[in-house]
Amino acid sequence: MSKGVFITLEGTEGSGKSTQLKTIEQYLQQHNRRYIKVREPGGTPIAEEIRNLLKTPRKDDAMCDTTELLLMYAARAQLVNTVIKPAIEQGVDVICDRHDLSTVAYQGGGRGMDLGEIKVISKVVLGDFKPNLTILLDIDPIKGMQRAKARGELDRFEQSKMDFFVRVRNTYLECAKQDPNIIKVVNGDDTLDNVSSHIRKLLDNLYA
Ligand code: Z5A
Repeated sequence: MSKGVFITLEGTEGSGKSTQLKTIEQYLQQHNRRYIKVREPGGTPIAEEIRNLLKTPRKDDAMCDTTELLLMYAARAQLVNTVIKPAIEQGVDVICDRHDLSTVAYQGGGRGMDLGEIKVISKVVLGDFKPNLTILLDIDPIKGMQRAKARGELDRFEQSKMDFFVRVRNTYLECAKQDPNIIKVVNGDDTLDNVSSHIRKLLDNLYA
């Protein structure tokens, strides 16, 4: 049996990941692929509990950067080992809303944590496991945040200052330059139709 394909979606807030996940789903349905969709942090009962811890702002115990980093990887270990890898082994494709690149961009670029140390933890958790395709939806963080704000109350990450999101975006773009075969940049500030059509072309290439 051939293995499933692992597709991840990345980008700063409001870049349209959740919206474009539907484009990928439609494509996979039209091509009769078996698939599941998951999100990070989250995607299993344990990882969803960790997600709540990570996203909820609290005044009594501000989360330190190291705790945040290790919780991201704890959630990822649970999701990858209990859901993603078994699915791929059984020939099921996996669409994941955020994955390891988010940690490099947010904890590395955004928080300024040591990228070499992040790599070491990533290696412990993931080994050589990697996405087949990463779609990076790129948008000016000011515009993305306007979209996120229009949705209502902001979570712990969304309450960060704009220079944090600028660093996150720049780190994403730098990573895309370094790994152009896997990470494909899509303009998230284009019309919905144009963004979807660009993503369908990337999927055509992936499945060709
Ligand atoms: N995080 C981390 O720090 N480290 C890690 O390793 C991982 C994650 C894995 C998860 O939050 C947080 O965890 C995230 C990073 C951090 N922090 N933040 N902030 P989440 O999962 O709740 O949120 P998100 O991943 O940032 O997603 P989002 O804010 O929901 O954004 P989105 O999914 O990219 O956008 P959307 O919901 O598809 O679209 C936003 C709005 O824009 C919506 O009303 C759409 O209708 C509209 N939209 C979308 N596309 C368009 C276009 N093309 N034109 C016009 N309007 C559009």
